[in-house]
Formats: sequence, C-alpha cells, structure tokens
Amino acid sequence: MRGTIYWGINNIFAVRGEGDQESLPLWECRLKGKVLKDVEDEYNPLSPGDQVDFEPDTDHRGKGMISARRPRVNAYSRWNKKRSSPQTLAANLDLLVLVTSPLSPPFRPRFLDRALLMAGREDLPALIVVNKCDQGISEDTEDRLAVYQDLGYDVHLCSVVSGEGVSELKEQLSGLTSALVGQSGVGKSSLLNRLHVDSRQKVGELSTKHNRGNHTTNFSLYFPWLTGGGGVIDTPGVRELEVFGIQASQLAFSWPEFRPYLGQCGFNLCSHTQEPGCAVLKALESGIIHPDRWDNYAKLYQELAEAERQWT
Ligand SMILES: Nc1nc2c(ncn2[C@@H]2O[C@H](COP(=O)(O)OP(=O)(O)OP(=O)(O)O)[C@@H](O)[C@H]2O)c(=O)[nH]1
Ligand SMILES: [Mg+2]
Ligand SMILES: [Zn+2]
Repeated sequence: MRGTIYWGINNIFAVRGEGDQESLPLWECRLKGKVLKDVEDEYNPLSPGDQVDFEPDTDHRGKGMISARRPRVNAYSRWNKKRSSPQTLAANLDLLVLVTSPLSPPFRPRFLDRALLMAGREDLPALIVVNKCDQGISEDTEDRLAVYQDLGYDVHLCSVVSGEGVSELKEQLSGLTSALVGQSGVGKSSLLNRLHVDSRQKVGELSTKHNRGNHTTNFSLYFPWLTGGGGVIDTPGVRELEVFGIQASQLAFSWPEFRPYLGQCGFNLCSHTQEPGCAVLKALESGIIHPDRWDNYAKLYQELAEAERQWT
C-alpha cells in the first residue's frame, strides 16, 4: 500500500493509507530492515509529508512495515548539530510558511535569510508570515520586511490574539501542503490551532528571561485539510538554523540581489566580503543591496568557509 507519513517518533511512524477513510485510525508502522540504507546517515529517514510504500501486518490489525520511501519532490531540512546529520522537518511541500514575530521573540532577519536559502535550494516557494502583529511592528522591522518584498517574497501579517489576517492565511493555505517553520515561540502551533479545526497542538509560554520560546513542539506533525487535499505540518522551533549542503563559493548565487553583479568583480574567485574591485560591495556601498542582507551573507560565508577549512 501507499501512504503518507503523519508523524514519527523512535522509528514508529503514523501513516495514512492512500484512499483510507478519515475515520479510520492511522497505521502504526515500523521500518523494514535495511530498506532505507541509502539514507541511513540522516537524523530521520522519514518525515511528515513523506510518501511511503508499506505492507499491512496480517497478524496485527492496524500495524504495518514500511518497505520504501518514494522519491521526494522537496524537503525542508536543517543540520542537526548534536547528531552531525541532516534532519528533515517536512517533505513534499507546495509552500514553506516562515513564521516570525515582531517583538517577542524579536524579529530575526538572520533566521529568515537562512531559511530562505534552504528553501531556494529545494525550489520551494516561501511565504513570510509575521504573527503577533497585535504587538505592533517597529519602523525598523517594516523596513526589513520591505527588503523581502522587493526580493519578490509575499509578506503576510496576522495575529492569533486579534484574529487579524488568520482567515486570509487559511484561504491561502487550503488545498496546499505547507509547513509552518520558524524560531521557537513565534506562535506556529497557536496559528495552526486557529487554522485547523482538528489541531490541538500544545502552546508554550516564552521564557521571560530570554524572550524566546521553550521548544514546546518537539516533533513535526501533519494535519490534513478535511476537504480539497493537502495539509499543514507543524514543526519544532529551532533556536539557530544550521544550514548544510552548500559550498561557501556557491553561496552568492543564493542571494538573488547579488546575481546582477556576479562575474563583474575584479577577482575571478571573489568572496564578496572584502576584495577590492568587488561589484557586490560597490552595490552595497551605493545602497542597492541592503546592509543586513549582505551582513548575513558575509557571516554565513565565513561560517561555511571555516567549516570547509576544518574538513580539508
Ligand atoms: N501576543 C500574541 N501572542 C501570541 C500570538 N500567537 C501566539 N502567541 C503566544 O506565543 C507563545 C508561543 O506560542 P506557540 O504557539 O507555542 O509557539 P511555537 O512557534 O509553536 O513554539 P515552538 O513549538 O516552541 O516552536 C504562547 O504563549 C502563545 O500564546 C499572537 O498572535 N499574539
Ligand atoms: Mg509549537
Ligand atoms: Zn565580489
């Protein structure tokens, strides 16, 4: 049988069989032997949204064995530092919803830039959502949001508390498979509980000391729309988004506003961080490229270059 992964913990996976009635319980599946050998180095070989083949267990009703993962259209992943392996948070998405908040936790363009990089590398369309807009949006944050709009990203403002923008967001997401991703405490689960009638995701308090979330959601979970197909995946918030699978020398291609200047620098192998005659730095100086975006690029470039030096 073919099915969709709804969630997985400790290598037990909840699977909805294709064509199964909504009222039926999910299949409780395990992984068959070494079938996923080629993805063994991943933190989690299966993630919500994955399409799998599974064989129902003839002796145990409702249980089964997963025999294969179907090829992924795309995946949203991060680098899991503790385990030194890639961790997929959601797979086979039509849209990545990058949830942010303006004040608590504070707006973090650094996180957005990294998430947009990972999405762009998977050709995954992204929507920027600013939740908690009942807390007000500073002029500085508005300026930063305008930078993303200029880059072609949609920015949607909403608030779970005031209800502003929630039904519009629901309309935009229905029929699609999307994932809510972002830092801990921005209100992903709160938002999902407002968007989805069946969602009763636990919502957490912010730590008063650090003004950030406490990692309330600790594994990804798929919620299917009742009609029209697709669904929403709630994901655990991360404090820092570690990127992977990209070389420092390739990073500039993932910054769309750099593209017109690439190939025009004085040096062939320009890092666009310090070289004289750099066309990107010139565009930065003349205000065409936003300093924050360049700053995040330069930091990430150093990080990737440093990691490469350690490996070689
Ligand atoms: N003022 C305000 N508070 C909100 C809003 N949405 C959520 N919150 C609060 O923000 C806190 C964190 O919400 P969660 O939904 O748990 O955040 P999360 O993004 O799921 O966090 P993790 O699961 O840790 O990644 C809770 O105390 C919510 O009540 C909003 O629109 N406005
Ligand atoms: Mg949550
Ligand atoms: Zn350059």
